[in-house]
Amino acid sequence: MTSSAAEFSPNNLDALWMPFTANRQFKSNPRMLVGAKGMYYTSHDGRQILDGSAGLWCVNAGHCNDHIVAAVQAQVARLDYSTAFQIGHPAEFELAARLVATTPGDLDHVFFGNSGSEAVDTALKMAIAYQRLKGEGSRVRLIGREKGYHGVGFGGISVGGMVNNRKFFGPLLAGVDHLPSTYSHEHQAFTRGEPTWGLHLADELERIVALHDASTIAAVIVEPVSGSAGVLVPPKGYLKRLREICDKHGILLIFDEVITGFGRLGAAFGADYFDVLPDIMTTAKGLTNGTVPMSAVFARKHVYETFMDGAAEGAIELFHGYTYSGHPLACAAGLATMDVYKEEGLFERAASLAPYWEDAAHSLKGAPHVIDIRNIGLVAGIELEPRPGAPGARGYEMFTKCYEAGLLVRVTGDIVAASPPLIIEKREIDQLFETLGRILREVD
Ligand code: PXG
Repeated sequence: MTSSAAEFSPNNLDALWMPFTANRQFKSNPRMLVGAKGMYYTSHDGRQILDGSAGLWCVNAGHCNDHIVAAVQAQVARLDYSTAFQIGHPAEFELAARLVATTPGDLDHVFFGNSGSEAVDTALKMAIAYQRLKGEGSRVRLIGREKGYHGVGFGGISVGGMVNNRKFFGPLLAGVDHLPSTYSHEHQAFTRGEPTWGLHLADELERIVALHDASTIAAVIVEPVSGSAGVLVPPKGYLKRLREICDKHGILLIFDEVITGFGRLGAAFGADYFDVLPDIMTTAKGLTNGTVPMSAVFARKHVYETFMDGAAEGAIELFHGYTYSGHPLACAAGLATMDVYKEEGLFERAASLAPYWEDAAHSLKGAPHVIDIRNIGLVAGIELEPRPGAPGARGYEMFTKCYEAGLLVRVTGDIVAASPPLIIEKREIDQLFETLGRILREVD
């Protein structure tokens, strides 16, 4: 027996290497969630914590929804796992058909993975392979955007634009370029909804095309609204302009809707909200209400058919997939989640609450430290002035103090992001922003 086995202790926090977490800091003062229902988490010390971040932007229908729980329980007892390749199971076809009935335009085909990062990798690979099958094998470049977040795979961090997620990991994918971020504090601070300044930043794509030549570019990928970077809402007309430029040059447009998908903006997808149809759309998170990991990449008819027509009879059309693509538990969770979204009218609910949410968020204008407030749908970003020489410190203190006060929000740097489950009530919206206001006055 090794000494470490002999020393096993269930309360030892040391073994787990936590993701995107200051491990040593956390372990010196841990926070644990032990239960959840509806809008609230229960903490290890028995407190009710209002979920102001829908878990991590994913629990759109609220926690431990009875219908979703029952569906997953029934599925695990019926068919726990089915091999993903060359054999199917009914729930994955049912979920696929159900999903493409909700997607806009002819985004009629769906490929399953397990995380947003995998969805992004899948979409980027699809785009490059598509161009090759079209006889455009020189189109291999990918264009992302500064401050973009597309998960943590090498593809996603290459097209992404968050420096800490990139700088430790070497040269990344070759042949990637970036659009400028659409955010300008000077021109956009305290805008409600879509900023009117910044449409011209879409034209930077023309500059990138002129630099590299269209014949080298496979695809452009953007989040319709940047989430992780701190809720950056696109300027009016920006996404439409990107679509036009992509069309003009034969470039595929990919929307990463891992956050904006499934009702967050008060429409099914960002593509609906902004009325712009991408060629490929990545989703995850709200797809299963966060219950079981799953992601879905939607492809338009012309993309799917290019693959089907491009391979010989009997040949595999796309050499890509995951052991857990279309996992039965995830499909059961996805189907039940779609039931709940529809029966409870949650996307419409988000749309009807959005004006109230906007007013509540902007009521924090003038509170200490607040230098910008941004919002769209049921998302708000509240940007704080960083402490001199200590960027992120004030944001982190906000996060921990809010948690102690019974509110979970997400903080990136000095930006507080709120994105609650879509079942939130007006009094809980009040509670959320009143707590933020109170803690803002407490924080140095
Ligand atoms: N694309 C987008 C747009 C995302 O927001 C991913 C891809 C990756 O998904 P996975 O499932 O691989 O994590 C995301 C994930 C934050 C935060 O700070 C946001 C995400 C993940 C972790 C933290 O807001 N979004």
